[in-house]
Amino acid sequence: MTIRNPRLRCPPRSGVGSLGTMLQSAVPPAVLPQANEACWCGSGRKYKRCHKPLEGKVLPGVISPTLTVPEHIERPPYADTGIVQRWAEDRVKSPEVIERMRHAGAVAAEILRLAGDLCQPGVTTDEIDKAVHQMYIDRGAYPSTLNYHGYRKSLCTSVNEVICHGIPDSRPLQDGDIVNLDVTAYIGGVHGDSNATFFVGDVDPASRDLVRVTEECMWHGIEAVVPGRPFSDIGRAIEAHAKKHRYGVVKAFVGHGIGQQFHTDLQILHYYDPRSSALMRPGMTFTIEPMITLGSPQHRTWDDGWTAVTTDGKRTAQFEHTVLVTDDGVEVLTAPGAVSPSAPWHR
Ligand code: EYF
Ligand code: CO
Ligand code: CO
Repeated sequence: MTIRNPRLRCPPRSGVGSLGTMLQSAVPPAVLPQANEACWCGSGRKYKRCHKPLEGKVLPGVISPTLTVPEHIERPPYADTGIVQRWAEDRVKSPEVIERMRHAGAVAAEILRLAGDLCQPGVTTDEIDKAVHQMYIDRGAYPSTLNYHGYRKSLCTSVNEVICHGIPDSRPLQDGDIVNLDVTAYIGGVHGDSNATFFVGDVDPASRDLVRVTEECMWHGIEAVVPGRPFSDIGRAIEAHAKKHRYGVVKAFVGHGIGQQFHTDLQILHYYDPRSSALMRPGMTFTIEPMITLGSPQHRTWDDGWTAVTTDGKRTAQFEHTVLVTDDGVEVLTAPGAVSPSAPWHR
């Protein structure tokens, strides 16, 4: 079934009858009108008041049917219903749970790396989703996002001005895009969550800087993970680095506690808030996943109910790791072998 987003259609002018409606089209022509000419879609409105503001913006594509996961793969409790029921989960994990989280983190990390290699011009995000879905199955893992709160895909693909929760669809990646892939693996009864923003072909310098600084922001946040220190240190470090580069920090989406549940009660802010005064303790596991913007950090959500985009249409980037507080610092569960001294500027 084709799902066409109503946002593609302009509101019809009053008085436009069935002929006007029949002439409307959702596919832009190769040669676009001048600003004051009639819009190509047949709405009868001027192009500048109709589709021009969407020029160069990511538009929703066709979403393919949901994929299935073989019976032999262990499923999280929400897999069949889409209903997420939370339970009280210890913030400090046992050594045995931590060992399983190391494995889930390593699986997510490997899939993310392989998925990144697929980010080439012409490849659709749906094709990436299908390939990644098979990667989970091959490793005996369940894609944590699949049916999580009813989300229907095995990863999130967030292109250009999409902040997060982009749904894989029929849109081919274009030369110059940036695309975030967010991979979460459920295996051994625990989740490992990681994401990265990839370049598609030849990307402009401003976007490259945004992506580089966003990764640095994440690593600054990770380096602020110190037992006995408040969680607010993490947001302070991230926000300071973003501000130094005059970028915005998205506040509406935050990092989260993770373990046997994809999201626990713990919230990790990517900006400074003195109220985040709880102390980090060895054995705690959570994600750090800053979303950094070239312009305004405000968001709106597409009609699909998931896709969050910047209100000003400017680009945004994100990186994410699942981390463990250790006795003397941090271990990055989704970067096996890496601890915070492996931050990009130390490599
Ligand atoms: C209920 C979803 C639910 N939520 C979080 C559900 O932590 C994540 N990424 O790092 C993460 C990924 C997904 C996710 C994928 C789907 N969901 C999304 C948006 C709104 C919402 O409301
Ligand atoms: Co994620
Ligand atoms: Co996450």
